[in-house]
Amino acid sequence: MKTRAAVAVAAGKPLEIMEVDLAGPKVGEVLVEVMATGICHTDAYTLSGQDSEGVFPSILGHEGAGIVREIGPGVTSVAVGDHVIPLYTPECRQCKTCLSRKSNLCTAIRTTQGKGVMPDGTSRFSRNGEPLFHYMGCSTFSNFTVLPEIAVAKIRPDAPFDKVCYIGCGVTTGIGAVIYTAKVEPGASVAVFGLGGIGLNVIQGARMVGADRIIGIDINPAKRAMAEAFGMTHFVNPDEVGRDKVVQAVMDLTGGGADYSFDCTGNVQVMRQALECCHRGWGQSIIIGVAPAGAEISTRPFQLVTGRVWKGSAFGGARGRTDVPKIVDWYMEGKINIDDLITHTMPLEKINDGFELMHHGESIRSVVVY
Ligand code: NAD
Ligand code: AHE
Ligand code: ZN
Repeated sequence: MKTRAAVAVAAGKPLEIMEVDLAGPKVGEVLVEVMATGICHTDAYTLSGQDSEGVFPSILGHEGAGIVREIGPGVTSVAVGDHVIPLYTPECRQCKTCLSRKSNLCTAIRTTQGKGVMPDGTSRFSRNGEPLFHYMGCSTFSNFTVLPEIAVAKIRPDAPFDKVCYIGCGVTTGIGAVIYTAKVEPGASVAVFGLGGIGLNVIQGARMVGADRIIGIDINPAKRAMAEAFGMTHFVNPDEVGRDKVVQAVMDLTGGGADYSFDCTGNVQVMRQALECCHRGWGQSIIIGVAPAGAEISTRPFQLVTGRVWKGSAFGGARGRTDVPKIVDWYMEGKINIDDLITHTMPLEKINDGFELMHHGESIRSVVVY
């Protein structure tokens, strides 16, 4: 079939809207009509050429919601007409990791996913007979896409696509990092570095679990108002206190250090600040931000010897097929706010505007509606 898509033709170039060819689902795969997709900073990161797994030409996008239109042979867990959210972190429930219950990082298809192809090693997308690569196993910047059935979460049919698409990455990543990875407890102090599409969801997760102090740190003062509306109790602007004084500022606000901190910037210097502002003896720092290829983190080992813990979190530690439908329910029941974080919507033809808004710090989430 033919489908409309925004194609990443090369690193650093704007996406190009074009009609591409899409082959039908093979064994264990489903064809999904994507109804809406968010634009995450990770899409911009890969498009910039900084992703060591970035391949071109490809169809980016990993924060979508849509409807199953066709199922391949052997598919049993979803049916035509089901509403789904694509999962860049699938849940096969059979691999060593899924069975361990210790991590959400299902390994069933990770190798081929990172190479931009389906589990059989080929792409379903092509143009003029030349293959186009998939992205994070999702490629939601295409109106139709093909995914393995283990990489879709079936959701309730009354949830609006243009809102719950954000649960496909940002909402789950931020809230999940708080509840599944860090397991923040009521009364805790939390420091959130980077108040964008992820950081604001960390803040709403921290408020949800009853954190006491929620400190937001961002170099863009325009993020303050939205963060306060989502539960931030104190704001630190590194350019006001001095970039080398951010750690002290958080220490002062928390009486010796945060119980938990989260990096939502992808900047390795910020990751160090996030670790070092944690409380001696028990503070945990969770890295969410994705750093450029080749970047490394550093700190004095003494920071860890004295009890601080450095952790990472992918997709908020959520098990997609199990947890995503529940998070959709939380949204539908009014327990979490997604609407106010979606600051812009646009048709596919305007998708590059969404990237521009993000780069200029003018949006929280832009959503493309097909
Ligand atoms: P975003 O662009 O919406 O937000 C980033 C925020 O960080 C902005 O508000 C920006 O002003 C702020 N910032 C930049 N430099 C800063 C600094 N030095 N100090 C303080 N604040 C600073 O991006 P996003 O969509 O929220 O994504 C944030 C990061 O999370 C990205 O690196 C993205 O790739 C990553 N991410 C990771 C996962 C995961 O599963 N681990 C999932 C989604 C996104
Ligand atoms: N390709 C990158 C890795 C990027 C990365 O860490 N991705 C996150 C999700 S970001 C969503 O916006 C993730 O899930 N990581 C776990 C995994 O298995 O990729 C690189 O650096 O090579
Ligand atoms: Zn993302």
